[in-house]
Amino acid sequence: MFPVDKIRADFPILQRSVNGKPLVYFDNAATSQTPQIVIDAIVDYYSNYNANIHRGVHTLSQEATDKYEEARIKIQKHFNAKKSHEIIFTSGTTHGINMIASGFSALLNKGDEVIVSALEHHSNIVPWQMLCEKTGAVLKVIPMDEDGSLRIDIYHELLNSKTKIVFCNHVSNALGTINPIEEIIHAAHKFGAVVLVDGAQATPHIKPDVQELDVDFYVASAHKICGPTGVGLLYGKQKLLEQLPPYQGGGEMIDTVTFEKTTYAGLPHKFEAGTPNICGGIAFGVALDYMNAIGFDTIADYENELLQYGTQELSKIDGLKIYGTVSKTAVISFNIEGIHPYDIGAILDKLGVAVRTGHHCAQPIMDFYNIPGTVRASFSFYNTKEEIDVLVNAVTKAKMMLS
Ligand code: 7TS
Repeated sequence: MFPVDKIRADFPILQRSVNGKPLVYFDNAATSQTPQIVIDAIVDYYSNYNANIHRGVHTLSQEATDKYEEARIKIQKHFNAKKSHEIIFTSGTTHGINMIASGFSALLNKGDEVIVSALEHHSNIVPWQMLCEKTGAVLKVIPMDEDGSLRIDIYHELLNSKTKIVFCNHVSNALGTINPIEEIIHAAHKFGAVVLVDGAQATPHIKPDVQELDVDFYVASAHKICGPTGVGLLYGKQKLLEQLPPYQGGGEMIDTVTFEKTTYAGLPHKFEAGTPNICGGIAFGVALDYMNAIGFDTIADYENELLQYGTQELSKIDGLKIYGTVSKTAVISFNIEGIHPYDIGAILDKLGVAVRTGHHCAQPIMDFYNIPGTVRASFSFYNTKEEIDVLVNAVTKAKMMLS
């Protein structure tokens, strides 16, 4: 049996109440909660060895540098990157995507093609549109189907020798759809295109192996994997990262500087200008240790139980429609006929249940379904079936009040 009571005791926030009711936190796709061990790592850093890294000869700076670089190695091992310098610390998924999109503006030409999926978060759409505006490259879209899957048959038709880069999320944030990224990567490589996978929503549930996937770039955010906000990772194959120009100029990313010419540092420092989120990086490593100690297969099995139970119970509510019915992570995006999702969310909050409502930064998906948004309940391994019962009762009550 999954030791959920023991796990819940690791998360202090789960003890609090909201509007006089015990908190039921079902907004995990927006950000996950933080276990005490990660909070302790943050307190330890600021209490004992807060210092800038890679530059001080003194003990505190060396301790901070060692811990930060140890975290990079933990991330490398977690994602099974070949080299630790293929892991670039970022401020999060959005930052990682912008780094690559900006780098490609030096490599693309007018008429080149880039392919995006219809299931993307805005942060994996807008930077590429900006890139296309700058370079004259053409943006093509893999359409979606009613069940929330991608039309992979059309993707194969879109690929051609002009395709330079394909970007797709591993898991959709709005629907939870798990996309066939192996097939997407393999097909793109046949045409010499590279693939960026947005792993923001996959990494809380799945342990990706970047070498096995043969993915070119993989990005994610720590705050969705029990880590702090303001830190994330960009994985890139060494050869590709070396070809890309630096994203920002500044301290740490140089080899030598004169007013005549500056030479850049090697990987990973070339992409890490300025003082990074040192504490965040270290805490990210601790969060991965915490989740790996539970085990990602164990987590996925338990969350799948929650997903099945939640789907079954919510489906009993008359007029409730669930969007996205294919293989997915523990996300239930739904609406009740005739009721605005925001109104349901506001009543759920009064009852202590935290969900996200709206377009989830994925407006093209909402346009596809011709809806303003959905109510999204997203589960984590520290949630329970009893909490799902609270959600179902709260939704039933909201429906009664609003219809
Ligand atoms: N990509 C996907 C698939 C996401 O779900 C998100 C955040 C991002 C990128 C951006 O991540 P950030 O850490 O850089 O902000 N998704 C959500 C969400 O679904 N609700 O709030 C944030």
